[in-house]
Amino acid sequence: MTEALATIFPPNRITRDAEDLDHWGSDRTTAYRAAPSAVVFPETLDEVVALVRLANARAFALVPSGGRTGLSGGAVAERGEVVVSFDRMNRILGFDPAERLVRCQAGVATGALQAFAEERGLFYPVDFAASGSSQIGGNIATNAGGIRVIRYGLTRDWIAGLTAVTGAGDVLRCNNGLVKNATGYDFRHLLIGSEGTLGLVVEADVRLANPPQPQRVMVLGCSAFDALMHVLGAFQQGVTLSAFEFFSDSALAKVRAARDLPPPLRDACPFYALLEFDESALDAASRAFERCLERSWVADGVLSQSDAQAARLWALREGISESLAPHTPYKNDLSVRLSDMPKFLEAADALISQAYPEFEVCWYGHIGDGNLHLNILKPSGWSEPEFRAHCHRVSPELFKLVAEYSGSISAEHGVGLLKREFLGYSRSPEEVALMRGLKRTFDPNGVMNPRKLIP
Ligand code: S2G
Ligand code: ZN
Repeated sequence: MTEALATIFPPNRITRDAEDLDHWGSDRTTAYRAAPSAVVFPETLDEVVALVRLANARAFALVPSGGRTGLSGGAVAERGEVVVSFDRMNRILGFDPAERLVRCQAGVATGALQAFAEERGLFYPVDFAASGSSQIGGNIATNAGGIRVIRYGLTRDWIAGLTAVTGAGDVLRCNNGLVKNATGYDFRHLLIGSEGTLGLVVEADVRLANPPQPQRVMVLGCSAFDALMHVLGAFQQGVTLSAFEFFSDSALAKVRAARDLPPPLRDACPFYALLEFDESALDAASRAFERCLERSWVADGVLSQSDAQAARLWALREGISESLAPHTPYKNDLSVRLSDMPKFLEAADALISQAYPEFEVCWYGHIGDGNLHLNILKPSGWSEPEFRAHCHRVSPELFKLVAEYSGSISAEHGVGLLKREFLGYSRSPEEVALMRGLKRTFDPNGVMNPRKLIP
């Protein structure tokens, strides 16, 4: 195979070094052992096309690799695949200030795109803890969400066009940045969220927003899960929220210990809400806060008085994922309709307490858009395989509950390898059959990220 790859890539853009194979063959999902056969680093669309056609001709599989921040094993190569790293396709190719459109190669880091926008007085609003190392191509492949979906939507909402190479080796230039284009199926939206199983996103036309007004941040202490939804309702009556996040006291304790941060409030609370909103809405936010105090939905709260303090409050939320990592968490990333959230939360909490009486459970996430992150922490006395096997056995119970609420077993992290066998809890047999049909159409020889997403 290496000699075949060498017909496309120079020696410095192919590696079979053991450390490289491990590095580029994995993402942040710790449950799998990376075992690719090689890693290649394309620099041009033509090289990507040549690689995909070679994969078809020589029947080897490809696994796309961006920032390798994925949490469902979507970028894991564990069966001798060739990893396609976009690290060297990380240029911004063009910018149209009138249309506020940036043409990026897939390997542009999300944080670099955010900085590019800010330097030009604009704003790329999709943001999450891993944005410093994730890449726009991977964000597109998983339709990444993050902390500001409640106001700005998901990655999908900011992609005005994209160029991809299908599994058959054809180049699709989708939508070309047009605002309107009523000419049939929009393959852009089929490729967004396809987790590299239909084709490789190589370039994207990304829309930028006007910069937000100055923001204020509040952290509120809540007595119980269901209070969080009352707080959301109270604030949404007069405030356009830029973010509405939550975290449990157990999650906060891990961040505080890892980062030596002070508590946000004088007394500990079971749950905390973190809100961000336009400074111009401060009066309405203060009135909503008073109402939440009167109704005992909130016990206490703090309002940022400076950008530095706002950043410290955000650190309590954004630091959770990294602070939990040493505890080998078994992660669930669930979503239900907001109107179902109170009942779902109550049922899920009861199920989890009964299923994991001896495990420490951390709840956190983007509750303002219906997305909960549930992390079960591995007890020190358990091996990782037995811990994962135990949690994996409980997952069907939890996913059955999600299905009762017509929710999603993967709100934003994608299905990848981790949730593939559970896809039927959120997608009907008819839908899965259609997904298989699309896979055969786009990737007739099955070279694109096999065994991911589709059971
Ligand atoms: C979050 C980040 C990944 C994780 O913090 O919102 O999506 O560890 C997560 O759950
Ligand atoms: Zn998240």
